Amino acid sequence: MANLPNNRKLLDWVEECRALMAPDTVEWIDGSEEQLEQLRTRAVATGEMHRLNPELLPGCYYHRSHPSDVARVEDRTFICTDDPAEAGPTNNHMTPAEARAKVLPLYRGCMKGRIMYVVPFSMGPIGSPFSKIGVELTDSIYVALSMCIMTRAGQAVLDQLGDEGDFVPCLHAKGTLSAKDRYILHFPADQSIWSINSGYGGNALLGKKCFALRIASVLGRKEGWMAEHMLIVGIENPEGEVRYIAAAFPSACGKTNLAMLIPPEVYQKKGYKVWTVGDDIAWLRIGDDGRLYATNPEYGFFGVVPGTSAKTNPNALAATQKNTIFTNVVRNLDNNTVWWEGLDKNPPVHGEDWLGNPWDGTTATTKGAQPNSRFTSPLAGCPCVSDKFDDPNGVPISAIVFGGRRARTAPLVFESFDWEHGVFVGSALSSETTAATMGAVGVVRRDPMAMLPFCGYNMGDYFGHWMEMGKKIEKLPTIFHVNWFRQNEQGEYLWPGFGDNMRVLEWILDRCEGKAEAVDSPVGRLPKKEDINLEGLEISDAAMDELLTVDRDLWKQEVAGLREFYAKFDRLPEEMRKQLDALEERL
Ligand code: GTP
Ligand code: SPV
Ligand code: MN
Repeated sequence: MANLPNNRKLLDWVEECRALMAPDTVEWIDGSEEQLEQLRTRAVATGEMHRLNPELLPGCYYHRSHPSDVARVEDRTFICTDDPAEAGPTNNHMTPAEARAKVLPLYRGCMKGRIMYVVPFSMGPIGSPFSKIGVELTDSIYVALSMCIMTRAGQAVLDQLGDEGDFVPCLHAKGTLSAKDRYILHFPADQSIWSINSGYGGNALLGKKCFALRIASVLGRKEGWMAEHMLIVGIENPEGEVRYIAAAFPSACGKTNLAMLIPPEVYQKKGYKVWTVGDDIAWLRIGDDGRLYATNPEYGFFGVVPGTSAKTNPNALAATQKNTIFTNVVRNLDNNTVWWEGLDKNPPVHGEDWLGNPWDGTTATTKGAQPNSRFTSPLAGCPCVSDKFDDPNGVPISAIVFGGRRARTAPLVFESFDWEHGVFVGSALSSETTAATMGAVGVVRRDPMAMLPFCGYNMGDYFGHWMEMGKKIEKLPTIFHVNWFRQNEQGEYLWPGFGDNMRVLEWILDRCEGKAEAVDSPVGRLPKKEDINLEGLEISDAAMDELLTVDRDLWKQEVAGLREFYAKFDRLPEEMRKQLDALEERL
């Protein structure tokens, strides 16, 4: 039984929501193992979750979401402000009054016959001056249990909140799961979140994208810090010094993989190690020493499953072998385990696909795992978790890295000329659709700072905030751009990626310390091919040359595309247009 503080805002809000949604009972989550075990047992009894083989996958569960509810719904996601200009040109907008009128009726009585779980959670270490508290109400055991993996949740958070503490109210209800009435609403003015008719991912685990990015980005701008869609990784050199990199890539473009990378053998022999602080979200603040510090507000991973293997990401695979919830993958009925495309060459013969249909992997013509199937695993279960992941002060950032999927345009890596140019490079971030035929240049989707779906306010102002932060951070990190996805004429990746990305990170960190060479190009500073350590890697000179070329004609098209994109913003900082002009000039 949770020990409740006498917190008026909390008690009144929970009662108000109870009256609105009419659940049969209300259950406060204290986060004790005893209570969580009860919840798991209940979820198994209702069929919401399935207990996997306790010998092979201890503490692991299997869940299926509704087939129409398998990913974030950007077209149903709204920023609700009185003035539409506050939401800006890249967000869907409703006024708070419109939003409430439309969505409040959907909540009425929607939890009849159900239990309403109250999940108090902390984004960031409990009690850290940089952490923020939220409370999620939900009628999904799956969501409640997932929140207990993804965040620090339970009694300690209630104690920290106390009688007077403030929190972000996060109201979630599965409702009917009707896609046409699905809404993900953010109210920046009173810092609250409403979600209804979804039970999956960022739509429903409200601490993640809704709170830690959309609401937090608004708070960060107000309070002088930044909430970003970034992994945080520490690279330890043979001398035992650890340097940290924060990197923003759009969704499904390699953050989890880079955060957990295993260095190539030559690096391991020399004594290099990689430590994961976070794989998706970073809160960045200026420390007393004038450097930029990063904390991961999360406590677990919600990672893309397909493609995860002992080859590509052994650390992620190891993290998922215990205390993990798998959603929408293949069930192996022979040994009560799970499987997905890209795991290995032994798909189950007696399987069930993510929809629950019989599925024989040796003859199947359809994918067994949904492409956005995910694992929910505790951070602490990752073999390479950093001992600093729980540090209330975070880790000092040496480099900020942006990256996307670009078949042709972007070189393997380049360094920005200075902070302002780096912000411009981040604003120009874009990624190509992966469904496009290999080799054909895909459709370019602009995704500035990988934040397009996650910025809770006007993105023109967001660029301005980046520029302002540059004036306040005394010891600025250097900003880089990477592209692991450059292709040759045949549509094959030119760079091996994954663990070998370490070679690029080494150049990046050496540049930060003035230990490596670079040559100027119109787009930024490039390594010469001999500046990237290729020891133990088979890659042709021609491939390296191609990886490090800047095609001026393609970049001129890029400038034109950016000019068109910038035209959307009436609050674009003047500096951004100057940077674009300067790039055009250099080309
Ligand atoms: P979100 O959780 O959606 O934010 O995704 P993410 O950015 O964490 O992406 P993730 O690391 O899960 O990778 C997504 C896909 O990119 C997977 O299919 C990976 O196998 C693939 N990928 C990741 N890193 C590399 C790389 O260096 N090279 C290549 N070719 N593919 C990669
Ligand atoms: C992303 O889409 O960037 C994710 C998954 O990390 S979700 O939590 O659904 O946003
Ligand atoms: Mn993400």
